[in-house]
Amino acid sequence: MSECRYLANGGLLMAFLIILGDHCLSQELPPPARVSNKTAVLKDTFLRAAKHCSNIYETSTVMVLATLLDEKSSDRTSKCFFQCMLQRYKLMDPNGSYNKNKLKTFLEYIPDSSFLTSIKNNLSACVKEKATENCEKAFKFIRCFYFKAKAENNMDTSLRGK
Ligand SMILES: *[C@@H]1O[C@H](CO)[C@@H](O)[C@H](O)[C@H]1NC(C)=O
Ligand SMILES: *[C@@H]1O[C@H](CO)[C@@H](O)[C@H](O)[C@H]1NC(C)=O
Ligand SMILES: CC(=O)N[C@H]1CO[C@H](CO)[C@@H](O)[C@@H]1O
Repeated sequence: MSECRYLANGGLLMAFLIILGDHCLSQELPPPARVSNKTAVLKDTFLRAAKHCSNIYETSTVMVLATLLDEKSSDRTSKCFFQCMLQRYKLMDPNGSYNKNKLKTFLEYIPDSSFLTSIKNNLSACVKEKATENCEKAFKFIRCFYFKAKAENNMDTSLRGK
């Protein structure tokens, strides 16, 4: 299914970014039951949120990805970009607390896959990642998903089978 392949190849990072979300001008997702094409809504809101957040925290896809892969990264700009994206979707509030209901809604926008299953199963572990500061917390949260999903299944092969 091409939508799933898009998510697996180009969109792994995107999926993680979406999971994290800011509240200034929010990019809240509507209740999934009212949406006929969830992938289209997710893509559209993601692009708008990423544009908003990269206007605030000047970074690039390359920088963001490099930061995600480096546990000891000191790239604060990209870490704050993650936080901005999470807050954008109201998944994290300004105090750094997660909104469980919005996380649940968010997951309903991700196509059914072993990737989604893995995220669901590991959500409670990832929300427990601690940091004294919100950008760092958002960074750890996203990294948690990224590496757990990678460890549990090979994204590319698991999604290509569908
Ligand atoms: C849903 O949106 C995606 C992305 O915009 C598009 O590729 C796909 O064809 C759409 N699916 C349907 C059923 O309209
Ligand atoms: C953030 O924390 C402060 C102080 O504990 C509290 O007054 C405020 O209501 C919190 N904001 C949110 C959005 O939870
Ligand atoms: C820590 C944790 O809960 N890990 C789980 C992540 O999800 C997989 C299944 O997709 C479980 O097997 C792990 O136990």
